[in-house]
Amino acid sequence: MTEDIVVVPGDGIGQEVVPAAVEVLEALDGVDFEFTEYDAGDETLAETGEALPEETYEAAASADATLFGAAGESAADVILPLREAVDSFANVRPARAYPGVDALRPETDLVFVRENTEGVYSGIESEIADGVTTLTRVVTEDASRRIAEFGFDYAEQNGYEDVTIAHKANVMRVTDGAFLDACEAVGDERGADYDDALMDALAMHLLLRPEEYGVVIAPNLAGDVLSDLAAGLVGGLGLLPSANVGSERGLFEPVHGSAPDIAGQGIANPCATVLSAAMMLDHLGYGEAAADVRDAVEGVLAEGPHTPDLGGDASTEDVTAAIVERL
Ligand code: GGG
Repeated sequence: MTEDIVVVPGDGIGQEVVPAAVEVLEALDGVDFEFTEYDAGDETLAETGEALPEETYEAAASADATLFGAAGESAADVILPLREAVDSFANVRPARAYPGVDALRPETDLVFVRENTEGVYSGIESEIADGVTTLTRVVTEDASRRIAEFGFDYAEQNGYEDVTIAHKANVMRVTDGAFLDACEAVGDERGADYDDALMDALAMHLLLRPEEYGVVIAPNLAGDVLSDLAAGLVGGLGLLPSANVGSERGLFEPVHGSAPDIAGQGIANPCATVLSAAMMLDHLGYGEAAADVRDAVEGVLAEGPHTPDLGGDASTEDVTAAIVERL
């Protein structure tokens, strides 16, 4: 069977790390891919007047899976509709420390299960008067229950004992109150062990004692921010993959953005995107190939070569070749 994969490198280092992940996928035996590349992002906007052309949206909406790189200034017009195109509601972001990588907190093994469809990323923003802007934050019981079910299932299926619900219900009483109530109801119905934490305090606790946490179920913005914090615990954004899932299709992307400061230099760390491709393999049912890719990345992280973000002087190409070599 041929897997039809839409490839959207996007902006900046997306143009470097996505081809690296495709090279790794092409090196796998026993999985047949057909990759088709589509445009999106700042450059596409400048050239065509649209950050996400209709054909890219439609391709993602009908492909088996989409591998995405990064978006720059046009992120809201690219990533949010792409996540909608694949009908995803959960953004799963594992953050774990790897042997061989200098991590601030080597004991970190966290997975953020981020609600992907509403919260402050619902896109309802306006300037209501000169100098006065507003944002409508949408939180529904259905979407909150759905992400909680997903998070508790994920913890159970992947052997995580600690589940934490992140919120700020003491201030956003109605919206985060609804999120917390819905998540707690799901936990209680299941008789699950869980905790909840105010997201600001949680940021500090994750920094000081990450080993006390496992799966963190979070509203959209909190999940985005806390997972970047966790990247700092394990060696940086070059190591964090993500999967936008929940329905049959999926969108897989590194957590990092377009990194304009290093774009075009050939030194971007491809590991986050290669690990995102491994999450894609899992989603498509190729568990063994996914494990092989993860092992290869772990081997390279343990023994090098490393890109400059991890203290090395290797290029994106060197690291990709080393990963392929191990497959
Ligand atoms: N690869 C993901 C990317 O481009 N991230 C930049 C960004 O702004 N992300 C916002 C989000 O993940 O919701």
